[in-house]
Amino acid sequence: MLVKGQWHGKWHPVQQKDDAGRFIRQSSTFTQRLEQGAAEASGRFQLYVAYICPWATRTLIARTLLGLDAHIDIKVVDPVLSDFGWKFGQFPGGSAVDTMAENTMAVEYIHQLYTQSDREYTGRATVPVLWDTENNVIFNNESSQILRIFDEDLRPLHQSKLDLYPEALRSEIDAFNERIYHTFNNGVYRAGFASSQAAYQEAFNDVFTTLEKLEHHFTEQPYAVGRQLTESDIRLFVTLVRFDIAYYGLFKTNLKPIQAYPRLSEYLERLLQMEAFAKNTRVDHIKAGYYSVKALNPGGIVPVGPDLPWFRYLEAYQ
Ligand SMILES: N[C@@H](CCC(=O)N[C@@H](CS)C(=O)NCC(=O)O)C(=O)O
Repeated sequence: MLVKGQWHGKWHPVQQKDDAGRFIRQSSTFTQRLEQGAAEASGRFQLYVAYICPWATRTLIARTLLGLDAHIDIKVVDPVLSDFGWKFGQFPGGSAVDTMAENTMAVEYIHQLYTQSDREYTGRATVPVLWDTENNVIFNNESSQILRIFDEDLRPLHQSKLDLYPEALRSEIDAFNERIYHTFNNGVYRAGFASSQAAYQEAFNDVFTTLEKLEHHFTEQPYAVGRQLTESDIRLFVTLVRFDIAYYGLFKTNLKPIQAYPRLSEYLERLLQMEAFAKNTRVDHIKAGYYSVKALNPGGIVPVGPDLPWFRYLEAYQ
């Protein structure tokens, strides 16, 4: 992480913990929104992502769903965190070292974007990063806000009629997001990075109580909220799709895989039939990235399985 703009090499995935060993995630610091100028924003922003990362994948899916691919370029880092954090490298599907034509800055590491934006930055250099090429600064590094920037602020550029955060459903969407964030999206991390048995148990219970409720929810409804696709589906999907291939083993959330939940499996497959969900799911990046976390898997061995029925939806894109 960075401390007053200097890289401190002792990277540790356990971000912060409380006295009972519970994992605490850092909150994001660059949080601009676009108030005007959306029509001229084509090409202004660049999105830095890692396919391993569920938060970054939220933004990738929204970008494709809304038809913004032609307006916002992406830069994909290697899935394996280096000693200097996220890095551009050789992994298939990743981007080469990024030369920013504007300021001739060669970006090899994501932390360079942070110090370029704030010379004194202290914190972790996380993805996603929405980079403003006009002002050469990080515009926003909080995925939930980047989703809203794409959906609301950049509406004039959309090549789709979708509205991921419709007025009439906003309170329901907010409530759904809130329900699954702590117990599921971050719940799996709380289980994986718990440093006490009690903290792990608490997170484990949250994860599986939530999955049972969701299984019931999808016996009655096709989507997370209402009868249409919304940002809540994106937020649920990114964790569901990583569950059997990474969290079940590495994070020890192993009561049952998603495959053992028939309605959730159907839901997952329903979403994966859409290009935006399939194209932005890279199983090779997800496995290589999670299983490279030394604190959880010191030998670095990446499991070969599982072989899942929904892999067939990804074939066209890998
Ligand atoms: N609040 C951020 C969280 C992003 C985040 O935690 N990203 C992880 C990857 S999944 C990261 O970049 N971690 C690097 C680090 O912690 O040093 C968001 O949702 O955008």
